Amino acid sequence: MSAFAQVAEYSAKHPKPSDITFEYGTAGFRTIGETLESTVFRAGLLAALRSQSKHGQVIGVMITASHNHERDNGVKLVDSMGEMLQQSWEGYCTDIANASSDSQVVDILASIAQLEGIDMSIRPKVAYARDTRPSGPLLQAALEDGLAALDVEATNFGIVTTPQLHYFVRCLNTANSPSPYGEPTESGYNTKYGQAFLRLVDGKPLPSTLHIDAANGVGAPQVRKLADAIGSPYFNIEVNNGDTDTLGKLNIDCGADYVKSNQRSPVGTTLVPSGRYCSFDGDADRIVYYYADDHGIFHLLDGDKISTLVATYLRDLVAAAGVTDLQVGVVQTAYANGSSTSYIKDTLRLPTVFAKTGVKHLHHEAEKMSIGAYFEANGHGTVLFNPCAVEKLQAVRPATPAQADAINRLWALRDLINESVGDAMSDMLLVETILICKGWTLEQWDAAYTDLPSRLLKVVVNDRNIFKTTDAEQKLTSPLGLQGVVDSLVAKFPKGRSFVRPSGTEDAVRVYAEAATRSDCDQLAYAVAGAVFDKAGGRGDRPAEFL
Ligand code: 16G
Ligand code: MG
Repeated sequence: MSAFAQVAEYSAKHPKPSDITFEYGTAGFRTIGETLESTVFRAGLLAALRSQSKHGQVIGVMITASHNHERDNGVKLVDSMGEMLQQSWEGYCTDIANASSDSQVVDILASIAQLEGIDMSIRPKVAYARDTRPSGPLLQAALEDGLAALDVEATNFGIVTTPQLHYFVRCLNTANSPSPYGEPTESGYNTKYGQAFLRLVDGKPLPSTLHIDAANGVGAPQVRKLADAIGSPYFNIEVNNGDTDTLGKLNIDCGADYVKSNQRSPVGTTLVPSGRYCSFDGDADRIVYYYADDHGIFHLLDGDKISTLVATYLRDLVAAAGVTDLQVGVVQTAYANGSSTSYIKDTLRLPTVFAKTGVKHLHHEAEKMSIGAYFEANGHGTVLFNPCAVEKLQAVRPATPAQADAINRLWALRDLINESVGDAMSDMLLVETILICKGWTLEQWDAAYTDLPSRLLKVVVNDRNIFKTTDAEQKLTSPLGLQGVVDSLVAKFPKGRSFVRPSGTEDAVRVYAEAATRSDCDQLAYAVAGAVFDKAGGRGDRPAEFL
């Protein structure tokens, strides 16, 4: 009997809407939840094949649409070390999601199996989870049908954050290796990160309460469990926007994306000077911090501020450990504020590179560094320790107690960091650790450099696919001539910088601008957005001129 014998029958239960074309984008498939049933079912089939192609290693499937509106949902596959799906498989995902009949679904599976030389006798293993969205149960049932159709050994992790699922997958696949990542359970996660945190902050002065805006998403119940597991005044939190039961609240006027995009505090939070605040996004893979100064003015500490804080701390520890030939580097995207890039290069004197937007691109660049910190300005990021760096650290024979302490702290930091993907909870513990160890307030952290005013605009166009970029999305190569116009506009403003890129998650084009003053920055942003609208088929309202 063919390995795909049952697929057509199961597939018939989840017909594809004929009027939608699906695309596996920057963060998997993402659109209106109810329309995704066939796609999620088919993602389950592909996860099974991917597992077989990896000789039976566990592959993850996460059902989430992150910071999007509650009516949206999405699905993405997690590769065997907990990282994003290998890019060459994204095309398979798109192909199978768009197959127009059940028999075509089977044909595509068969052709992938042949192309990849898959041994169909291997029993596939898949771990899956979802966030708190109302369409989650429907899509989970579709996924389970996909897994049943290929007789997958499946593990349901329930309602967890996206980075927790990444962590579980990595744990499962390293369980019998020389370096197991951890225990693949929620309590294993909380214990691993909680214990590392306590090792690092033990004996330091206690911090004040951290107010966490959980975007009314899955981060709320999970961070409460983390706090219970840590059970120490070093992690004294108050969760705001933690309502996952009431429909219509997820990500609305709250969460990391809202706070970063609007540069203002979330609903339900009144900032008190010297108070400490942070926001997760809807699936808790992003985090930003913020505070109000003595005049009540809002200040954001975004992914750039986190990466500079973390890189500085790691650089100093590596120096204290006396490990030569171990370089800390930083990966950013074009969205990184120009001040942060100058600070990393000129003040910290650390190497920095730009990658295209999307976690997988940053992750791959960071893998090339000895210790690579990558963060998107939006608050998604982590730190990777290259195996060579680990070997070098293992080889050190500390000559002084200070050196031994620095090495111990580096090991503890490695245990504190979710190396599989950016993780709001692990990143939060990392930031808390550094602030506690330095005895810093958020204002002191913020003092390292001052952000240039920036503005992000969205332009809806007839066809965003005509926009092609190069140089880590900093320059347009198509539509022809548009980059020249952007360059000439940028040249008019001191410290001006602007770029245009097609969104990977929405049918729109993004325009970013920064300049020395708020007014220059806004003028530049609207001028570039206007040029995009006029020269590249803008739809709807022309971006309003800045007055
Ligand atoms: C997704 C990406 C995020 C990126 C954003 C850009 C992952 C897990 N998430 O949310 O990293 O910043 O897309 O969206 O890769 P855009 O292409 O619509 O601007
Ligand atoms: Mg997210």
